[in-house]
Amino acid sequence: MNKNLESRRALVIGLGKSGRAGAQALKKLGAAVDVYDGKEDSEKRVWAQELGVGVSFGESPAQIKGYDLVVMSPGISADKDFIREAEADGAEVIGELELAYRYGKGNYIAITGTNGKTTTTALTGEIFKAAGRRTEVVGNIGVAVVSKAVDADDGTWFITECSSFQLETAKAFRPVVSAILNITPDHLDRHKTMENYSLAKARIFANQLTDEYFIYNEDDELTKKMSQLCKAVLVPFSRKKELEFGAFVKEGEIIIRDKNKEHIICKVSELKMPGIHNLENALAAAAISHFAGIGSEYIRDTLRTFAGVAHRLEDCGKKNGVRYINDSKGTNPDASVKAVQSFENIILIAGGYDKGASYDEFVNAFAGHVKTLVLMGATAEKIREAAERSGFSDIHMANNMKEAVTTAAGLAKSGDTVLLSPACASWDMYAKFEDRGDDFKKCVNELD
Ligand code: UMA
Repeated sequence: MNKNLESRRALVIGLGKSGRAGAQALKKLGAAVDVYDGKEDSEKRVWAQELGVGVSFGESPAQIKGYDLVVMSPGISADKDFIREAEADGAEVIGELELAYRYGKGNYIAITGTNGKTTTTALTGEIFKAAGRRTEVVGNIGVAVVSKAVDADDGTWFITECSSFQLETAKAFRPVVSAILNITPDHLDRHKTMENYSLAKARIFANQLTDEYFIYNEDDELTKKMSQLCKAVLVPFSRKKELEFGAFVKEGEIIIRDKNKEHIICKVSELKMPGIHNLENALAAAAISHFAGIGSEYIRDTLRTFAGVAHRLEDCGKKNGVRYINDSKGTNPDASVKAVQSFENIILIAGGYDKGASYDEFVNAFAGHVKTLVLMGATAEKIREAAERSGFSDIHMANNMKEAVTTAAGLAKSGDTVLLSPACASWDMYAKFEDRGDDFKKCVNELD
């Protein structure tokens, strides 16, 4: 592939992490670059001027014709009239992940799934580092892939968390090992149907060859069904049953069974991360690492020490005998169901941006776990209706995080857990879930 973009014109859509890294990479590759963002602000204008690229803001880019390449940021749907116009004019439309793959170097491990992908990506990254591989942990986890790929070499391993948004605009992207952890409803406001959402996820293995590996969750029906579309070597993992080939739990031990050998990794009780969902993440990370050629000793050592990632069931300490847990990364109902199932006597803070999800299953998981609900954000009313329909009545409303935390703290008794697990994205009140989690921690710290 021609890795030089001299005399080519490129337009970057969005000036967040992805867009900025994309514009910098394109510039470095010699392209003439313009950037566009829907939301005007002077900081973005100055940033573009300093990079020496054209910039426009508003409903649509100032210019849409004459480009060879349009690079989308993941948060922006390619289903826009101006993108169609650019395509009709001959531009190729790709995402930032594809840009990194095409014009960078290195080997890709790609991990997707509705939930657990950040933890699995971080854990896999730690295993690769422990084994001495040159490793970059990138993607949806918060580091634009292209920001590392253009300067990488052939020995670099990109442990890449891939969202459905990033995979939607992937074309030639071909990881050595891919993984789908699970698929449950999410981002339906953007993808419209579960079929579209699943098909976006399936792009992770679309180009894989027969000597490459696809790791999937044998216990998740949809993921298992999707494996039938894949040409790579199928490697299932299961926490429920013993497998002839793949990663599974037997008599309390994590085992990887390869073609001619069985590898005992460690005891389930030795895992540092709590919860059955983290056992699935551990099985996936172990399988990914094993089939990427990493020795069991590195997998074992890392599983025994890895404590998890920030904003995912993050323990924020105790106050007056009440435990505070930050699960701001619970950005969809399924993720928050798993969080709720990890504790008892919970005062739950939930609600946020409306992605069009149903909250019935979420509130049905409350029994035996949640005793009080504090709601905030755009979906507060929708969740309240679902909770009341299910017969749950101890519900309080809050206008912001400070009010939510103070209300929850006032209601909690010693031994209770105040859990922030919103079941929604943060975008109604915050730019990103990290900001929401940080705000929660700040409000907890400010409690008497
Ligand atoms: N913008 C527009 N038009 C729009 C929407 C946004 O112009 O219709 C502009 C905004 O004004 C802003 C920019 O686009 O300036 C933001 O772009 P972006 O939303 O693609 O965000 P980035 O900062 O580039 O971050 C993205 C991912 N964000 C999303 O997919 C929404 C980050 O994932 C990722 O960490 C980062 O790239 C690096 O790869 C975050 C996320 O929320 C964590 N992901 C979703 C999730 O996990 O559920 C998918």
